[in-house]
Amino acid sequence: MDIVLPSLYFNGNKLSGEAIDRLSRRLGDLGDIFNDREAYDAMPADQVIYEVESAFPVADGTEGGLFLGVTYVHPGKVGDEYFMTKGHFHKIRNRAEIYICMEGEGMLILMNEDHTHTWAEKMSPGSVHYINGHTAHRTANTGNSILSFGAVWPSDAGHDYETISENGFSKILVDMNGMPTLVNRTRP
Ligand code: PAN
Ligand code: ZN
Repeated sequence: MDIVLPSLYFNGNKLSGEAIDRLSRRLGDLGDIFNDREAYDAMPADQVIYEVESAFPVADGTEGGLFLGVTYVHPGKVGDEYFMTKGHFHKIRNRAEIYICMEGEGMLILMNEDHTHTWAEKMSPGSVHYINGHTAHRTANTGNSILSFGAVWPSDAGHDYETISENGFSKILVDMNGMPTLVNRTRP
């Protein structure tokens, strides 16, 4: 057949189609990312912080292919710190990525490879974010509704979560008098 239908669609802001992988990250899975331990311990471990729907058209590790993911970060805070994703470097450090914000308000938090500089880009519906290789990335929801964004990254990039779970980002994003603000991390 010469003309075929795509196997994936955005149905509203949800990904639909064949072979979509879905995962949920709950507060209990994210113990090493939030700065305020007391506030963290006082919250329910089964609370969903974010969900990811992904399509993997080729095998993980394939050079030259692309993966697609849609992330939905729920609104809320642990203490003053906004709900956010774990964050990672790509295992192959030079692999870049593109995020496209679909709904909500947030920040893309970025950190250089030697952890000396952390900065953020504002996310709003339609904003496009090019994430250079060698740059750690995570997103935080700074609004009152779901933050969702699409992501496209090389299928051989891999995810290095360990470096972030051990050292964090050098700054955290907190609500300071209603304004999202990057401040130095206090927890060792
Ligand atoms: C994204 C992220 C997604 C969830 O698709 O994987 O937002 O964040 P964590 O992977 O840090 O938990 C991406 O950057 N892929 O490479
Ligand atoms: Zn990534």
